[in-house]
Amino acid sequence: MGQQSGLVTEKQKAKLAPPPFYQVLLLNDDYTPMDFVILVLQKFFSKSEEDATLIMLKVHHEGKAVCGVYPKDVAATKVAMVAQYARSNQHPLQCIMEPLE
Ligand code: TYC
Repeated sequence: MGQQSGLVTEKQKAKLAPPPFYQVLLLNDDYTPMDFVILVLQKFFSKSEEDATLIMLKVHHEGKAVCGVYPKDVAATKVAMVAQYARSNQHPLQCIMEPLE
């Protein structure tokens, strides 16, 4: 129906459209100082010191944790800003984005 008429149903759109929101995660490593990770979470993800500490500890113990959920372009900007900030401070901290399922 959708194909012949040139119209796309809502159901088809949901299948075709890329997922609009992405979660941004921090990954653990053995070298980035805990205080630096807390600073990143406060600076780029607007976390309180308390929340930032809890998220940092979750990454440290479980290997990764979600820092926030954002539209694709915002998520990509945060990933790039964290990478730039970590590299300019000589830390190997990894920040990634994943489509929200
Ligand atoms: N594992 C690091 C340490 O022991 C701390 C750390 C936490 C590093 C979270 C990265 O995303 C990270 N210094």
